Amino acid sequence: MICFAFGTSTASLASNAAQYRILATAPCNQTVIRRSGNYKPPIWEFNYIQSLNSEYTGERHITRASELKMQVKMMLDETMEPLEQLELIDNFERLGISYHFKDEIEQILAFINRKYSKNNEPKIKDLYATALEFRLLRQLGFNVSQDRFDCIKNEKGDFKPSLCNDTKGLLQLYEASFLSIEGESTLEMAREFTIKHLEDKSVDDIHCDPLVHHALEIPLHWTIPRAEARRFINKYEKRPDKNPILLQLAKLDFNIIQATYLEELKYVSRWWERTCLAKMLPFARDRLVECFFWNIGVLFEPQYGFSRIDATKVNVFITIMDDIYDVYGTFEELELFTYIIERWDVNAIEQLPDYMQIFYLALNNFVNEMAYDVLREKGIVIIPYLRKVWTDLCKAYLQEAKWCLTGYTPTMEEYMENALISISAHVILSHSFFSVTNPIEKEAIQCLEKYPDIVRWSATILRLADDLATSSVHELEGGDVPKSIQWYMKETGASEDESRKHIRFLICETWKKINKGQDANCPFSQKFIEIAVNLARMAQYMYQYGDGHGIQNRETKDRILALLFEPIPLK
Ligand code: LA6
Ligand code: MN
Ligand code: MN
Ligand code: MN
Ligand code: MN
Repeated sequence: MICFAFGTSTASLASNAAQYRILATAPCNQTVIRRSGNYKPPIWEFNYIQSLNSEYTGERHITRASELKMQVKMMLDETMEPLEQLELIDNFERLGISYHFKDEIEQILAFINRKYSKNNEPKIKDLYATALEFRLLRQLGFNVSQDRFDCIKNEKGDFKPSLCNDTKGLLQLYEASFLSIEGESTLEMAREFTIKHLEDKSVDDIHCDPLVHHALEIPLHWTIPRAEARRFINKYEKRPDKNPILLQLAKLDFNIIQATYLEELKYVSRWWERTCLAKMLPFARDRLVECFFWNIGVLFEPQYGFSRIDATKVNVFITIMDDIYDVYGTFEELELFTYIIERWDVNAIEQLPDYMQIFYLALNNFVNEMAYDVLREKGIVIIPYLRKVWTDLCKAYLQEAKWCLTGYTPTMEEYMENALISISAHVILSHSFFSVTNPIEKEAIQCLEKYPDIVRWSATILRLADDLATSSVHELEGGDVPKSIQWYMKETGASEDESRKHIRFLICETWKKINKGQDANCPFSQKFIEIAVNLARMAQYMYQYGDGHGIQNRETKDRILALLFEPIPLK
């Protein structure tokens, strides 16, 4: 029987510091039976990671890439026809090299947008061009109306039936429809219309473009940039109209970035090994590579290595802490741990069991080190903010543990309110905010503290995608609290299938909020917004085929190999 010697509630515990000593020293006569997560050991061991080397480090490749970049820039300057310009930009983005040409791309799109607004009268363009232009403009934050698609509707307001034969156009319209915001009925209609006709095609026609299958599985707007780059480079290479310079640059750039990832991974893996946390807390998931992998989805550009390293440590701490609360800790240990974290009382750690002592001190060291770096580089004290986000996470975890223990059934709202904190997006994004923002403005911090919309939406998608993938009967047998799928079933009487469908619908609705853009009062940088959005994308990527983070499924392993470990052959 599990030792729950104290039925003390957190509230009364927190209000009475004396009790905290009693609690910590009280004997527990029952045998403590701890659960196990039954997690497999890591796929990639320390020695393997340290043995990895890429041939794409060093001057030779960098010089070659710079030459290619110059040639590609010229290509961009020389392309004059708007549709060609749009297609070139689309290729840059999909090939993963648009970050080299940000200013040029923005200028071209601004020009195209101005020309459109001046002409007023929408020229009847074909579906493909209209949708491509719409998507690229919106992606970059230009204010474009869904009315641009009125020209492809008939008098009744339906899409013209003749469009069904235009697969290329349908595919573009499908991709464009994922940039919709709430209430845009034309885009809503476009999504239904295109899905229906593309699905019909992919079922009926064995020669149907494989692009259609892929797009139906996951739209471009929901895809992390590195995954699209790896996939699209392969596709592009097979195209008869490919541009060899562009292709060469894309491959070389991919491999060079990958080589910098490897160095970062080796560095953070040495840190991980030194902490000995994997040995001291063997019940927890040892997922260093996966934790690193999240960050190449969230922030892929080479110059953000330090952010990726810190963010990897954050993910590692979250993953272990989640297992402490979900799997291993007894309720009274968890209460005490939460209490000590809340006060950030390093002096008190002696009262914790050994495994919590070592964990707490590792976390404390990390928080101090990160705060030190930020103080040195940016002259701002962030310790209180970092401690606060970890405390909030622990409290949310404890709430779930308490629900588990008492068998209390919260409503769907109660569950979600807490689950949006316990999914840890706020912890992840707060650390990212401090590492990528410079200078750090007080107003932005104040906004971040209030759990702004963009964090909330990112958290919503992370939570729902995680629930879809990690709340099978198996996981719940481990004793975890019921997740959104189960709440919805319970509250509405829906079947599990219907419930999952509803959760997927909620994810789509959340994307519409993300697409609307950030609250004007929140002075966050574009980079930070991008990170929050990419976290949502990465969640859908990691959980697309089940629990890619904790359970080592084949698909995720292959993805890690392709994006992290295997360079693209140049010839
Ligand atoms: C998922 O575990 C997990 F480890 C997370 C903390 C989510 C995302 C985290 C990153 C990026 P699980 P729970 C490290 O599904 O218990 O067990 O909240 O989380 O459902
Ligand atoms: Mn868990
Ligand atoms: Mn949990
Ligand atoms: Mn989960
Ligand atoms: Mn639990």
